[in-house]
Amino acid sequence: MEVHRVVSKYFNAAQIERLPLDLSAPRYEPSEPGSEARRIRYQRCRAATAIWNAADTRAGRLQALKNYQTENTLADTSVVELMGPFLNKTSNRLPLTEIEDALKQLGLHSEHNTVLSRSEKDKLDQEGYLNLGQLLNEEQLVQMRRRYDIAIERDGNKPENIGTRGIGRLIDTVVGPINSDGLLDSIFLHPRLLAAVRHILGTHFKFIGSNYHCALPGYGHQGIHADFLWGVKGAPLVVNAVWLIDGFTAENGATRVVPGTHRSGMHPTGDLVRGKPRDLNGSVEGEIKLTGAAGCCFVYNAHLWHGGTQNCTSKLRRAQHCFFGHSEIPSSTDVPHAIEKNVYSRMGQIERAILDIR
Ligand SMILES: O=C(O)CCC(=O)C(=O)O
Repeated sequence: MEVHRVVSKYFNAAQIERLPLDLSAPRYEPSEPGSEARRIRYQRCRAATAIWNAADTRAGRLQALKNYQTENTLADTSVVELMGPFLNKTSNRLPLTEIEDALKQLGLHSEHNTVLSRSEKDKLDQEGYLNLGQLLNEEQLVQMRRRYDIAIERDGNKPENIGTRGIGRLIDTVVGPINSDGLLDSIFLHPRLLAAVRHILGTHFKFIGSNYHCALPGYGHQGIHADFLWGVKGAPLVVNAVWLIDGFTAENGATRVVPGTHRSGMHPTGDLVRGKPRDLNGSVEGEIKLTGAAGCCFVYNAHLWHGGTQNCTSKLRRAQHCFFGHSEIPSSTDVPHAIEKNVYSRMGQIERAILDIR
């Protein structure tokens, strides 16, 4: 098979030397639903989900965590470690009035703002995801692809960027040097995206991270997951946007989602199927693929069950992810530390409020 030159630039970052001969043959680590390791992950997720969903205030959840420790003499200490950063303190850097003021200036403070239509908001509520439309034009896409391809060749094999085999990855893109001129600003500042985040999380939210994620030919399958550590009923905590830098098709590794699962209060890791922890690699009843043209942005409630699928074509599947969380939860990215000088100096008060930085 002839390998397109741009694809081979990604080999180092994706830790491969060549493409597989059969791009469609399933390729992933088995998740072994019957194994001891899987059972421990299941139990931990189950315990954390029960503790979180036992109350809707921090004090109530802390009490549930204490009860768990008292009632279970062999309580898994990792549950306590996992939940501590979410329960022991609030993690917003700025007073909450800063994001409220920014949203007022953007015309997004009121839930009744009309940046998204009623039916778009209903889709987010009911199904948990929405295609915000083609928000990047061809010129932006050409520039972005070029920028990502160069950065992958240069930085893709640095330890912080190395992830799963077969995936080219770059972390902290929108606050990093790759965005020093603002090419990626729409990724975290587009008004339609902010309106969706405001609709899901309310007026107290912040940017919590971003990464570039490119599935190479023959790779990209992920187990079904949610972008949070346990199941959450009631007020959601995290939102993800996936920007299609290449179009997503049924064959090239489009993200799969299971509509409505964000309302289940369950995390797939803590789910049982016929008495056994769910096989996370398997398909889930009702799952669909998010397909769309390059330049589109899908936003989803990140408690929605989802995952990458295998890219069975001979071309790259490039995507840029951008995460937002409730203001009070910890961020994945330490923004004050990660932000590059030029990006920082370009940010005004509204943008700093979204990044939750001074
Ligand atoms: O890029 C994708 O298709 C999904 C990526 C994802 O869900 C993840 O990396 O957690």
